[in-house]
Amino acid sequence: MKAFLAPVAFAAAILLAPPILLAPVTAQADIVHVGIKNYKFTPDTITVSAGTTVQWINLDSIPHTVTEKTKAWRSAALDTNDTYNRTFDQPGTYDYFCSLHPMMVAKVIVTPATGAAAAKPKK
Ligand SMILES: [Cu+2]
Repeated sequence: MKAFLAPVAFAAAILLAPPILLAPVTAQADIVHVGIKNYKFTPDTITVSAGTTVQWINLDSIPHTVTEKTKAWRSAALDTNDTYNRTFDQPGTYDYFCSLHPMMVAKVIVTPATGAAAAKPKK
């Protein structure tokens, strides 16, 4: 009897498989971009999985920085089109601001790496 059920289970596995197989494609964002424009971090809140690199780019004509709330890490002053990259390996919420314009606040929320992302080899 089990021999007859096996193909059914196999077919069910195939039907359930596509979302799993597609996961690496939808979770491909190894680098997430945040623009700095008009004195705003855009988007001001991003959620990424652990291991993701966030790249900020200053699109304003005046300098800005990316500074962690407690100044645990910070960029240099970014001139127009300068970028700052930071890889977030630890889950958590990271509030940051621009040290030149402290009203510019934003955050990065880092979630634990998913199976697909965690299995992905580092570049
Ligand atoms: Cu600024």
